[in-house]
Amino acid sequence: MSIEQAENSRERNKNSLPVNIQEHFRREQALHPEATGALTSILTDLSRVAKSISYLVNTAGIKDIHGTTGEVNVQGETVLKLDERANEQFKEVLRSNPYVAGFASEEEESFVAFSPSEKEKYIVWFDPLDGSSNFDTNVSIGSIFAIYKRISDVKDLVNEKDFLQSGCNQVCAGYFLYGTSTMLVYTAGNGVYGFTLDPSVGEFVLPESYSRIQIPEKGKIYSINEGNSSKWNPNVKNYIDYLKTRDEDPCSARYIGSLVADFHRNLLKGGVFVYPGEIGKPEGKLRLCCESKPIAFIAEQAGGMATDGNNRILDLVPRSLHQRSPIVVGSKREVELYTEF
Ligand code: P6P
Repeated sequence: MSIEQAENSRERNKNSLPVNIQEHFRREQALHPEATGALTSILTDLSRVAKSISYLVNTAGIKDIHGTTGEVNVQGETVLKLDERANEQFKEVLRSNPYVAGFASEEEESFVAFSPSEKEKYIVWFDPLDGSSNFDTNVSIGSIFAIYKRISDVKDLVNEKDFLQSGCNQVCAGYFLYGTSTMLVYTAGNGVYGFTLDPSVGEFVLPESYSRIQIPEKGKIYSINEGNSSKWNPNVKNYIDYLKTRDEDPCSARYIGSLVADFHRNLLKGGVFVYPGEIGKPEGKLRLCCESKPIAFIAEQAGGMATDGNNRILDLVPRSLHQRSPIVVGSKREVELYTEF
């Protein structure tokens, strides 16, 4: 074998082995000379929490951490033992990260600000365990995060405005999916990447097929809770009926009731996820800051779309931390169709 052939073979071998998350971040960071490594540090820390949550999710039955804490969170939802464990782990890791100036959690009434320092450039929104009500029945659940640059003065504590930024200001967003495997899907504005946790080595690896994920422009799947159909506005009902009965690509229903799992399937296979406003609840159910906006950022980076029915989700500027919003997110054609209805 010539030297050139050996070099080519090594290149091929290097390319054929899945890249681990550290190597991926190193390569991405090399594309941005101005990068300080802060974002990489935060993502690495979030990945550490996800490995721990993955272990808890997959061993909960043995360790008997199913069940509730007996408390109700700011959303009015029953808090599971696992919700609390996951929330505490995210808080602990973010509190110790030198680049994080504060965070806000779906489980916490208000945001948390750390003592100001020059390096603390970012704030983090997270939903520690989304869909956790499915957890006791072994259904896939997830964690969702969004990272913003703080807009307040670095000499001061972060304030509410740092957490109420337009979705366009997200520098990074992603989710961890605790399913048949544990995955990290994230974007930093340069495409969508899907990592799978290799439990044999405890590392997230990036199979080539999950680099720059593109959502199919058209879909044959719709995800909505049909149990709420009596509360939908007529235009939602007409839209869903059309998706089911159209001649080209009539849709099948797939609804897990876990946003991360429902979105992830539609991201890979094409389709649309809808949680609309309802009669009596025009804002819908999903939280704008820690669910709709990160999911919308990923959808758009994958060539899809996300709207609240009238506005691009990423253009929305929240009025309050736990503001909810209707969401229609997924394949471009299906979301565009919704706006026509
Ligand atoms: P429903 C889970 O509680 C969640 O926040 C999302 O993960 C999911 O998409 C939605 O609520 C399901 O809500 O009303 O259909 O049970």
